[in-house]
Amino acid sequence: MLDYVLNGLMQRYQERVPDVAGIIAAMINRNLIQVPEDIENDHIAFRTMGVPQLGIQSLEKIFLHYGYTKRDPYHFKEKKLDAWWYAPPAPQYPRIFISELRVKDLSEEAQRIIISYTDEVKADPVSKLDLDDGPAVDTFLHSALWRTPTLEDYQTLAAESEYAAWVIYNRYYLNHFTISLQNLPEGYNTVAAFNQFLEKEGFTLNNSGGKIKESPDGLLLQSSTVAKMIPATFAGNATHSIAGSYVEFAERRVLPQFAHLPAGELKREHRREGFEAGNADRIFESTYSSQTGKS
Ligand code: OOG
Ligand code: NI
Repeated sequence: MLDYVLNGLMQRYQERVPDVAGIIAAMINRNLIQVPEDIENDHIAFRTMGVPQLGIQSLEKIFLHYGYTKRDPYHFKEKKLDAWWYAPPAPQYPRIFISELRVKDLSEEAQRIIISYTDEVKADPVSKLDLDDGPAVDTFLHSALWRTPTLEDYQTLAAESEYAAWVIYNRYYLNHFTISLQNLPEGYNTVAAFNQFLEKEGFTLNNSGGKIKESPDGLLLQSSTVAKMIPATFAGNATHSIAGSYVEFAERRVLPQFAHLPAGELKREHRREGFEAGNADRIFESTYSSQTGKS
């Protein structure tokens, strides 16, 4: 079931984000992997609106049902976001990062706009789903929860919260998947080295706070591409380019207590786990106009 749902998410994501196929092709060309399935997916991420019937408490039910464990919370005061990460039921599955907008902390106008859409969802839609029905869950994750927004609402929201604007249009589309770097061949197995490779191949990296986001313990390093602008159709057939999704890269270093282990014996549990609020805060901006307007 979990495999079915994850495959469906990845398939739609690849179709929508040209950088995914581009990066995979570049990695195969450079002999870093033989087939796309060789990529280790560190985590996937979703965004949602923090309203009573939706938000983290709703979306997480799907993954808790598939055996994920809820782990640590993160808070982003400036961006008005909260997030949690979820550990997978087995090491071959990606971690999950789910964030939600603290709708109540926005201006009255922004709240009014958001609620006019989210109120179309009367009750927690996940409670009504048969979570053992893979196709039903896949369809749910890829269908509109509310009417297509107007361009005006989208722009009003974007002026106050780019995250809000992203979610009002994109809903539960996968926000990113994350290529694990530490097990790639020497010369490509760090964020620093992989960033160089990506830039030589012509990909644009998020440079908010620097291209390498590093946790204070020095053990979790991340980087990401900047989301490409994609044409979007709004209510009344208005069209406008908006930020799509992006690709992330993560290097998890070995914990000090396992530093003596030979490289061949290193497993996921020997490396830095979880996420880092300071890194995440900057990675969110991969879909913000400060980054997408750069190129
Ligand atoms: C999530 C940003 C944070 C991470 O790995 O810390 C993140 C988002 O853009 O929705 O992905
Ligand atoms: Ni991420």
